[in-house]
Amino acid sequence: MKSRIFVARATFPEVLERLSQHFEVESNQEDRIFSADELIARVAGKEGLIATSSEAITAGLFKANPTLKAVCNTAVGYNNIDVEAATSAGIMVSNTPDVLNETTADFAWTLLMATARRVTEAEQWLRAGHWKKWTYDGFVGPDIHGATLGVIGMGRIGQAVARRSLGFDMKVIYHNRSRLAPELEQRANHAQYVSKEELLRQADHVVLVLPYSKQSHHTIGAAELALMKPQATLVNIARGGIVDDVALIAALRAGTIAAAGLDVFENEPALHPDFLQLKNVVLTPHIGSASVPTRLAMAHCAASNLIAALSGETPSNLLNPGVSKRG
Ligand code: 8YV
Repeated sequence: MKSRIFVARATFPEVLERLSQHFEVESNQEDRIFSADELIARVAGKEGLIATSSEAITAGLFKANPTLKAVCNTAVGYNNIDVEAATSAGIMVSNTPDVLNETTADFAWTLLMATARRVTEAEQWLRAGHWKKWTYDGFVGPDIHGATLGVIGMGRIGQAVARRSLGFDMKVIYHNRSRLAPELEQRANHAQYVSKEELLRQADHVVLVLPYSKQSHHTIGAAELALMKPQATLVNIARGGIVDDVALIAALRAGTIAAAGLDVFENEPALHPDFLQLKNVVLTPHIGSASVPTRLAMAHCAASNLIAALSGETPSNLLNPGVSKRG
């Protein structure tokens, strides 16, 4: 008999088709957002769950669903899943690293350039019919080429962001939990390891690419923003909660920094309403990995992890290798 699985969010028909060859699949193609209790009810009797970072996968869900053996997140980040509780419950957890590195790095640059060069602000002004003449100071911003790029979080995506700066003749500095091997620093446009404080003082453009955890909560708050140059920009493509949004709003208002580009927010999709009043912020709805090939690759990666997990193999992207699997 085929194992039963639940796919929590609407996905590519070809991925559902592939999953159906292995499993009895129940899916949410209407893409409803479930409450915690509804999700528990939909997972009931299933052995596998394919989730996204929008679903909170909690100890309560594991307790209420004793048949569940594997949760496969369709995201590289997995702060939506209580991995420790999953491990105690004997449930395998996986993510989708690597397949999104390049697309997400492309998007960091999209936001950096739109932010520094004030693209969305200028476009809104043009659409509102204000363009009557050219001026020397119209929408001027800082330069990107020749500037210093600061990357906080120098994992695989951070390194891909840094590599791209070569074409802009930039100096790269980075901060990370640990220093990279010399050959990786060299590939990342000769990135130099510095303290977080030094990075914030020196960088013209700061990009955040670190995973969210209790330790990285509010990595950027009022004190950190105060260290940055008044002409500097800040880009967050990582996770909401890494930046203290209230402190950032105050800094953008006061001109402590010039501008910010944000793809992620505390409590998203409900963002702080004051962001909408600010001109010096570019706002996007968590679309860092949103290219068609990458989203398809992520969906297939999660499917491969689940197929391996429920066939008694070890999923390539298992996050809790110490888990004693449920029988
Ligand atoms: C996902 C992301 O698309 O991979 C991640 O961690 O943030 C995005 O690429 C999103 O989280 C949906 O799961």
